[in-house]
Amino acid sequence: MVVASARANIALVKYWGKRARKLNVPSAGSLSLTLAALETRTSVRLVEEAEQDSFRLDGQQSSEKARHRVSAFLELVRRMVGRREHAHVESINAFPTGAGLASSASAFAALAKAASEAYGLDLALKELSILARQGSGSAARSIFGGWVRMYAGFREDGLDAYAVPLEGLEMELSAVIAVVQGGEKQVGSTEGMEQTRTTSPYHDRWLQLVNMDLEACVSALQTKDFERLAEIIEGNCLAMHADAMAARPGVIYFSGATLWAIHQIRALRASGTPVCFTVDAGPHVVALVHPEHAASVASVLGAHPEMDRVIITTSGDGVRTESGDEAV
Ligand code: 2P0
Repeated sequence: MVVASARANIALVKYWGKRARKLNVPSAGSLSLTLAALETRTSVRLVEEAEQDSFRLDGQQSSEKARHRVSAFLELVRRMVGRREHAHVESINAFPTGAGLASSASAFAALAKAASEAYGLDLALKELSILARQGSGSAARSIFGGWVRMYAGFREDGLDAYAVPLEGLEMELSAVIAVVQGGEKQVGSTEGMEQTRTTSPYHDRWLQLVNMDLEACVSALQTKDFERLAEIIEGNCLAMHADAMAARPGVIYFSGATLWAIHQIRALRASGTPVCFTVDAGPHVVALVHPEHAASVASVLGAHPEMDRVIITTSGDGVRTESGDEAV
């Protein structure tokens, strides 16, 4: 049995749109920060006599839909190595699973590591990133810790669509995640992206913008220019949501509490706190802030009656195997 852990990430320049659906290849690059608190631990044990794969999530039998998604991913690994045994997979999230907190990123990064080793593959990090991407696009980034850049590549087989760590960046930011009650996604990311790609009049412009924002974001991180970084992160987030909202029918992830938190964060920045916001495919708001201001931002965001909880986290590490003979 192999046990691996991985941590989810928050995108500063977002992935929204695929150029090849079957191999799950993004249309553009993205840039993220891996987050320590959003950890998934996954064990994979091969079971020779089993007629199908089994999957337990947070100590309970998973839904059939989740088991199928895990099984389809294991099938990719089996094909790579030419083996046929089924596997038993157990995963535990260190954060609320159903709340819409990017769990597919940590889930497929941890599963890529644990499953590839359980089936006897010794993949380099680039290959792991390519494999994880086929489970979920954002999982390709969670192979690495800290600041990470994803490349969309050009090839039809997706072999140049993988993430790399951005090394030598000294900018330290914490994330304050304001978790809105009942935040499980109404429209899943895959579906929301496809609806946007096929119907939004802004989608081509969005993809051009991502390429510009990626370069600008790397440069702001290199020069530790927080004001510039805030402008890029917030602008990119709002442009992604504008693209999604302009789909027909519009895909709207914001709730009232989301907009409230955005205004609070802007007011805090205007009064001198180095903080900015981003929002993924759900209502939760992630504030990126200098670590010494994380607690005060958390206490402001936690005050809204619809906030379920506020999670403060530093940046986290990439995927790794964990010792232990016990299933997680
Ligand atoms: C991101 N999101 O860059 C963007 C921003 C959500 C909004 O990656 O279809 O679950 O599995 O490749 O990775 C969420 O999408 O999508 C996502 P699939 P995924 O983090």
